[in-house]
Amino acid sequence: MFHKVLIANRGEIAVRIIRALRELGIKSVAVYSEADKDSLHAKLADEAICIGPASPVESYLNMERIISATISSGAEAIHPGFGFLSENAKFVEMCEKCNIKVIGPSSDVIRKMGNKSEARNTMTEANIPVVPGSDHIIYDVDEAHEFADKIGYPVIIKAALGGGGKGMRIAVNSREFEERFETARLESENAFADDGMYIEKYIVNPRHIEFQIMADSYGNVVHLGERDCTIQRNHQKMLEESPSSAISPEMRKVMGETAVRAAKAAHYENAGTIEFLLDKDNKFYFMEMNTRIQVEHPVTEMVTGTDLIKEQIFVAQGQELSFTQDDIKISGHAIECRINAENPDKNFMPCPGVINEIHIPGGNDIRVDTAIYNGYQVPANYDSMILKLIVHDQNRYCAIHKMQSALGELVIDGIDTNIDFLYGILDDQEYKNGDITTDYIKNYIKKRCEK
Ligand code: MV4
Repeated sequence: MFHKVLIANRGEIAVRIIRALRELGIKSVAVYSEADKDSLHAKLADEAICIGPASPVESYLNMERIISATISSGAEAIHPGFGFLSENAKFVEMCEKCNIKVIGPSSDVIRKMGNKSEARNTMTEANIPVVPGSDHIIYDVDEAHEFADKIGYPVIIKAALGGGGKGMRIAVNSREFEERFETARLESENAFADDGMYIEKYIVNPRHIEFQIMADSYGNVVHLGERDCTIQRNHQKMLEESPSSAISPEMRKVMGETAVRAAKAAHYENAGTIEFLLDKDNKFYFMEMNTRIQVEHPVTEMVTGTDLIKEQIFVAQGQELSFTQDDIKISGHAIECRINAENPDKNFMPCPGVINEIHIPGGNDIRVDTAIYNGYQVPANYDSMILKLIVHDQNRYCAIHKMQSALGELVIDGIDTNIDFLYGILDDQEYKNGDITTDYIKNYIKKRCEK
């Protein structure tokens, strides 16, 4: 059993992890940058260690400093949260060599799933449906062009080390293919120091459906249903819900069992997510596997009555999963809104600053995950997400109304936020009907301007 765990993260997820550790009687060690000296995670943890300047590369991405802080504090494990080093195979490998347990899968699994082309092949071999596409990494533009002509347009060109939209381009015909390929390749080279690419048939107007899975070190794998993360802007999710209005109980069973098989094919351990694209004909395809806990994990917790962070800790300690597949029942409906310090009327420009008044809504099944407080200065150096508002109710209709009520009560003064923008989405008939695809926000903004 762990006695002390270091949290290699900041903000609301660091606070979320500290609370889980405290409930389990495990001591917590926060690390913080100079910009975060007054941050809630540094105040709430049992110990806090400054690891460097505001710039992420010098602090939250600084592997040596984080490992030094772990060793000097006597922590046996690191929880990486999401973002930062959470999917960095090299970091996890360094920890493995130092006998520090990183709460998550092994460096080998992270590396294998981090290469999206290799992940595709792993899934093909396991008979998981993948979008028709190339079966190896392509470096040569002529080879790529020939393959695209063969499978037919539109195609999507993706960086092997990509994900989240970086190094990704769509080509709708053969004439524009080579230019798009070279642009994607250059972007990939700059972002990942790698120009390996792969090609898939482009699925037009899909939905993004992801399955939460949990796996222990004894080969037990359980899925906890899906999250519908279709509502995104520039690959940044804004609102997530579970269950999805597009998934019937029969589909959930098939997709859930597929997700479990995918995790088993990857020899997965700990919390993970299998991302699927769902097309117009309700056909689903494996897209990527995320090897971390995700921002939107609370919606799954609320419909399944689980604590995924505690479960991650149990599994990392070598315990068996605390539930079986039969124990997992999806109950009611949960929605999460991501509240960002940004201005939707200025192209969602981030707007850090001082919070001079905050009112947090309350009530039945309303959850707020945040690290902000009265007088807190939102630093400019990090992600603009400052609060997650999650509600749970007996069905989607009630959950939408509960979210509107809670958003209406939420006050964050001193900075601009997307609170009113989110309220507008919940008022939109297309959203209410569950009539959404990945370009929902783009269309919603257009509609909003015309009003
Ligand atoms: C796709 C796709 C359509 N067809 N792949 C976006 C980020 C990266 N994870 C993969 N992405 C996509 N891959 C094929 N074969 C459409 C997207 C996509 C998308 C996916 C989920 C949610 C929002 C999206 C927005 C634009 C494109």
